[in-house]
Amino acid sequence: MNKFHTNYIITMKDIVREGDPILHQSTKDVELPLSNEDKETLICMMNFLKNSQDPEQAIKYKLRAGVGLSANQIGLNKRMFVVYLLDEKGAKHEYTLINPKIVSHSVSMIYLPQSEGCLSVDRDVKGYVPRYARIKVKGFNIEGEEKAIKLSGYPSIVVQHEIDHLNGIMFYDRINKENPFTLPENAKSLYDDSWE
Ligand code: LHY
Ligand code: NI
Repeated sequence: MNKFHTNYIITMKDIVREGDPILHQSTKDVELPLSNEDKETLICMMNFLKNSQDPEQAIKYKLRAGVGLSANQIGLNKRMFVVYLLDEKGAKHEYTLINPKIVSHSVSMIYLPQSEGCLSVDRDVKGYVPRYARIKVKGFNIEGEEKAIKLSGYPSIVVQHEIDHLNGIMFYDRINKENPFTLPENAKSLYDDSWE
């Protein structure tokens, strides 16, 4: 049994940092229906994101604000992640996704002009990470029900970042090595509305 029970509070010391092999390998499918242990772990992970975005809790537990977290970032070789964020329009996106798969995506791409960050990376990495502007993701929720979700813009970027983690890919693996600010010609800034 792992230590991530419902009332365990995940802090930065639980977050695995780059260089640890678990972040650089593909994770294993989670068995369904979900075990109680996996359910509790996911609740714990979601609580971490919520705490990290709550100024009081973030100070109390010294948390870096996060909008997404994958199971391998807390050292578990499992194909599951959580996302909690408000999008550009203020709509809430709260997802717990198990064995997720991108089933279709746009041709057009977007990127975060301020560069991406990662809770497992303690340095500033500059450069653009091209992502699909729109994706359709299939996966299972915490109840074990199959769901399909369509995302665009910021939530789409974050979900692609997390699915990459499950495949052992770090955001900087997608930055152009010669010139970090090189982009495919079909890539637009997230804040340029012409990709919509
Ligand atoms: N979390 C990042 C965070 O700051 C996710 C993220 C994704 C940030 C894309 C910016 C752009 O919440 C993680 O590193 N989770 O893996
Ligand atoms: Ni990350």
